[in-house]
Amino acid sequence: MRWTTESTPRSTFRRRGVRLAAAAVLALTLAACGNGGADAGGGSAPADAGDSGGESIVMGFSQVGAESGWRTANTKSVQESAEEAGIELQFSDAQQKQENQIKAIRNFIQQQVDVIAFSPVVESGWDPVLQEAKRAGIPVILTDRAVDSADTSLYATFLGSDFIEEGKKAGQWLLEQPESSAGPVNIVELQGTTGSAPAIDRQEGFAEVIAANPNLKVVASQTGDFTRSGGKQVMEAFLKSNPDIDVLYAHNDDMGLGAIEAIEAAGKVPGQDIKIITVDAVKDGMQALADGKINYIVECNPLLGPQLMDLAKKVVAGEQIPPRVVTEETTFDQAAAKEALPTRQY
Ligand code: GYE
Repeated sequence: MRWTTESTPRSTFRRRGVRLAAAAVLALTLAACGNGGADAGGGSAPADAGDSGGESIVMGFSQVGAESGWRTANTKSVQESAEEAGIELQFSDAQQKQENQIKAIRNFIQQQVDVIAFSPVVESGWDPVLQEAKRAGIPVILTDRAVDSADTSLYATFLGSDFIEEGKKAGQWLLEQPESSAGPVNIVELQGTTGSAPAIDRQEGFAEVIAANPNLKVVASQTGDFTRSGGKQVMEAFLKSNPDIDVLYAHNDDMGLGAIEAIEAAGKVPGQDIKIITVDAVKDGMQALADGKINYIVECNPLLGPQLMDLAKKVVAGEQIPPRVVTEETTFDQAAAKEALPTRQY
């Protein structure tokens, strides 16, 4: 077991008092930073649920932001699962900024929460704050995105997708299209947030697979920050500087959907003039796929809440948990999207 528990049990009363005081400080800090809406949809839920007998687990959760449909579904899953599991959730929205996440994690440490879970906006720069959590004896669960820390004892487990595999699946589909053997194929790539695990890995997996066919060339690659507006803006620029774009590979649905607007505004037909591959398979993406505007989507499952709560309970109880939990995922073409849409949860 990696995580030590304190030899003298902490008083529940004292712990709660510290938490409340620290939460008040965080609220004031966020308000002072003009960040008052940062916790929208958050707050602590539910207060002391499941506290009838023993004490409920308190989880500090630092979310990346609200940049995409995937993120919204992920947040909902975490909040609902916490409630169902009787875990008291301290939710903080970092608005895509690492400094906000570090602040939130320090605050969770001060509050002496039982477990910290977070989805790191970027991969690097986490060691100091993770060491602080370790020194405080608070286990950390990475959820959705990974960190690049060499010291893996700084976190208890990493729950999330295999993003390299997702990039490979996107590349594999393209490799199998008849057009890929017919002649040169000009690809533009909309990358996710610079320095984030999904952006790094989705680019890498895709590049590795398409390298098998020299016809397939990435002619432009730039970040759209995983947002719809970012995807639209960057695609507009791509269209201006590259008259012959055959394929768009977007690291998420939202950027792909923004790009579709740019493509249509340029008088081209998305899904036909420019083939589009995206990642996530959220409802809006699946609808565009079913409508023929996207050609292929690699699924990335945002419903991590139930597994996260299960892992949290185990780690707090001192039980052994696997160091890596990978999410199961599939892929969709247009026909599969039509079939799956009516029962799609997110
Ligand atoms: O694909 C994207 C979101 O980290 C897997 O983040 C997540 C990614 C997801 O903004 O839509």
